[in-house]
Amino acid sequence: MEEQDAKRIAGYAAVDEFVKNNQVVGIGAGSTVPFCVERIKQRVDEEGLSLVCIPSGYQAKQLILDHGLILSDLSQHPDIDVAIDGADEIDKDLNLIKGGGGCQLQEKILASCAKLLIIVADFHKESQNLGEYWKRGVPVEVIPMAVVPVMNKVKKLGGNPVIRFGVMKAGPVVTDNGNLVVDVDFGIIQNPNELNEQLTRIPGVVETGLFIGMADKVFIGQADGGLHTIV
Ligand code: DER
Repeated sequence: MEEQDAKRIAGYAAVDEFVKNNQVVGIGAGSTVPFCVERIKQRVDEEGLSLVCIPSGYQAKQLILDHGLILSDLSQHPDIDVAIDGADEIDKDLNLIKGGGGCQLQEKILASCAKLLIIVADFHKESQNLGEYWKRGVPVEVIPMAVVPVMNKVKKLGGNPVIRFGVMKAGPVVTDNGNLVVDVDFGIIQNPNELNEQLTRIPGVVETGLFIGMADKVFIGQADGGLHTIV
């Protein structure tokens, strides 16, 4: 129960500090973000907030609709006031590993359109260096026809790439964009910026789950019910 409470604490605190009337709000993916959407709905009902929400993918879109919030998109609202999202791991410099849910491309697009990127997480996610906690590798979104040459090039960078396969689905996970996800274990990542540059230069790589210098503030719910924030 500790983890769920920590997620709720982080999500509620982030929404209370950053979500305001007449905003365009980007909604990320994962199991922490639902607490943010829950709190947004409460505040819309209690305070009469008027705002529109831009989803990072299927899960976020469904969350927005299920909570009766106003759904929009980047075509209508290309400038986002605040994007709120989760993270699989956060390092001492607020660099992130994201993409545990396979939405890294849309999430990074939302983040790039937002004045502020606010991250919400539970106490497991805070590390000195990426790779200390998150052992499932850096998610890399890859054009399907390029997956083998990309994996070969990633191995030359010292990574151990594995194509992400679905659960209850025969075959690989296919992203909302029709691409595959290759999870690459690089061990402890001392220079995530350099690694991200190297990965994104590989033809066939669409996007990585390395969010470098993008987070403006991180809310981390603690096991003891407390809250830790980092800017
Ligand atoms: O897939 C993603 O990028 C999610 O935001 C993920 O990083 C966080 O998932 P969680 O909130 O379930 O830990």
